[in-house]
Amino acid sequence: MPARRLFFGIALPEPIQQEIIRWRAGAFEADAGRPLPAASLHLTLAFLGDVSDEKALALSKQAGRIRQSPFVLNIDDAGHWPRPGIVWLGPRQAPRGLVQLADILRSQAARSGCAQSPYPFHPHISLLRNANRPVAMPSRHFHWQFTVERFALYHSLFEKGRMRYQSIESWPLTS
Ligand code: 3AM
Repeated sequence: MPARRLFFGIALPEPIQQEIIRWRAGAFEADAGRPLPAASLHLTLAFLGDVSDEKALALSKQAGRIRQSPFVLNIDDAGHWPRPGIVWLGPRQAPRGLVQLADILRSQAARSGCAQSPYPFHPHISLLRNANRPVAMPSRHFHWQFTVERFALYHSLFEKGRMRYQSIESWPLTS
């Protein structure tokens, strides 16, 4: 079986996905970028790249041994990265639990030979892609909050001209 493109991430609760896309519809110009579908809204913890089944299994086993408590995530910040063309939402202050979880997954991935970005972890939920031109950003009068109780391994598939993210396995955060 060929290698699959994988990443670890956090899913947003469905009601929050829906609220965000309703808000997004009025918050940006129609030509600001290509909106991600509600079900694709996620926060990436560690990007793994193309991974063989054998390596994916080893990484899953390590992920399953992580012991960490749930944490509260506030989504109260937004930004635009023109070069990769991403408009995103995220926390103004990343919770310690989130940073710890990403650090562990990123170092386990690096030890397994998955090249990791040299840039520091910047937690974000991509909202629009192909946003390479200046974007009029909405005022930050929004705030969503939820408790992160699980994280998951995702398969990133390119289907019918779009990316789709399929959860392969997920693990609870338990103290
Ligand atoms: O949706 P976000 O922005 O969280 O941009 C890709 C997406 O991030 C990112 O991994 C997530 C799932 O595809 N990604 C893709 N290629 C990447 C790379 N070479 C990458 N992140 C780091 N390095």
